[in-house]
Amino acid sequence: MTGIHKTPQWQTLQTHARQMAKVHLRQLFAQDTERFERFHRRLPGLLVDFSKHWITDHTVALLLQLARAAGVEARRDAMFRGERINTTERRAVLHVALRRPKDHPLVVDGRDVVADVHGVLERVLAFAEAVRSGAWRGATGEAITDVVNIGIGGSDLGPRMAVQALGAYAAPHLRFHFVSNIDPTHMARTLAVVRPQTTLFLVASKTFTTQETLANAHAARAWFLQQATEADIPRHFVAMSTNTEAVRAFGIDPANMFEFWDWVGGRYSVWSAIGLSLAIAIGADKFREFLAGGHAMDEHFATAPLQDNIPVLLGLLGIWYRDFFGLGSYAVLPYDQYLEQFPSYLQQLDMESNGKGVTHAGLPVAYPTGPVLWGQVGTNGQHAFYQLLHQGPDIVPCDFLAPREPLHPLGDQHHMLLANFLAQTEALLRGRTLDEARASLHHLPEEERERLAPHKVFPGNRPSTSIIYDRLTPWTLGALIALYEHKVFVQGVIWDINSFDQMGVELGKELAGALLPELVSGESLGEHDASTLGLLRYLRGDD
Ligand code: G6Q
Repeated sequence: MTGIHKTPQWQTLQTHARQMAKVHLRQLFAQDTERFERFHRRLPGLLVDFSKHWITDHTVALLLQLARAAGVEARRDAMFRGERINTTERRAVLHVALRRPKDHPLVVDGRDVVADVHGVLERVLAFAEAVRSGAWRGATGEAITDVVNIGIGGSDLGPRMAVQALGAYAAPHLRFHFVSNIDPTHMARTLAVVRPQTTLFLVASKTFTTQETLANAHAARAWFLQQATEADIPRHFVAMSTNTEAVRAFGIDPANMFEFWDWVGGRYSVWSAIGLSLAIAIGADKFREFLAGGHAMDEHFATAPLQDNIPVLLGLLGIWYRDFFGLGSYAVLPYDQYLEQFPSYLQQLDMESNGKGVTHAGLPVAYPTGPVLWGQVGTNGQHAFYQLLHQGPDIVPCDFLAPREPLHPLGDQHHMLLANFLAQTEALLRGRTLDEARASLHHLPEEERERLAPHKVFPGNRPSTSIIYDRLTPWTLGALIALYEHKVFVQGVIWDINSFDQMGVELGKELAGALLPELVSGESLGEHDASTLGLLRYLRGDD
């Protein structure tokens, strides 16, 4: 494929961006009273407003032409058909199959993967129900009270985020813990608050070779065996993995293993057996609702015309800012306490998928790709970094998320929350001119007014998307996650990069393994830069 930046669609957008850079969002709203009507879309239970962006009808038309030129629809269809679109690893990308109903078969390489998915799903849900109900007992006959998920990256962030997000539906008698870090503090602090007789460890690792997870799982087993025997392990340790042999070698009976497949990327795996902790927390019916929400978004993405296709539109807006205005930072700001960990979940989804520097053909990309994604729940962020969002020199496009209805009504606080969300998006759009700043200081003597007014100027023209959902249900969470997955997909297609490998993560895994013996055994040091050598010597106590 010719580089996307060489296409006429890209070049037309560059010219158009120069014109749009001269227009303020205030003007766009003043010129066009129908702006909200045209630039928002609805799905059942969901409204997405993208009118507060640097766009006109012409911009959207040009961006859609770019999506067509990049072959977004063909690539999307190839993903849904199970083609090997993860080109470096030569794998299909089929997290969408994990949320497909049983009666929608998908045959890949002669095998109905949906039948396989539902086979494991039934086992996962039956096990989850047994733990929830107390039917599954520990070796001493006591019911489980604590579930400890041991995993990292994609085997941690999804279930950790979702268990918290759906806390309103979780079994109140169970506590959930997520241990990911190799830092011994993480496991030690968790073991300090649980009892071996009533704890279930879920060892979550696609490869079952990840250093952090295996070290933590071994530590948990050693701790468990201080008060139990090997024969007790099957009641307290289960695994979610694609690697049966490694699970067996660890000492977990494959009968206690919940399988998934190489076509499920780690950061896309919360829908698979990796979601076992979530299934235990919310139960089988709600887990099915979660899958159904994801599937509903898949159907929308697969079938809606591009101009109404929400993941496509949001993906294109990201491209618009990243590639045509050079904006490298992007914030996700949920006005929903339950979504506290959603930004860090999306951080992996987006940055690990699209933080890439070469095209599918292995050529260096000639344009910026994935932005830095970060965020925090509102209103906490308002009292911290929003200062920079409003008056800092960098422009950071934001996604605001908010539920229409609260899950825990408390006086008027939900309205206060929503008022804050609206006020922020409006202020980012409008800003405050020098005259308006002066007017707001009319009660002060002129000299004082003139001194302070420049500090109270807000440039405005800061773009944001508002995503409002009725309330945070398992269905809604499923739909929101899938929305972002597909948004990231669209961007990866336009950038012509492989969103489904993670060579950068693998480098870390290799390097840490090589350094470990040098750090612990006093062996002679290998070849390192002077800084690393100095640090190694200091940590070993050599000097
Ligand atoms: C996700 C990444 C990465 C991975 C972890 C854990 O897409 O590949 O975050 O999930 O490195 O890997 P395992 O599940 O194999 O332990």
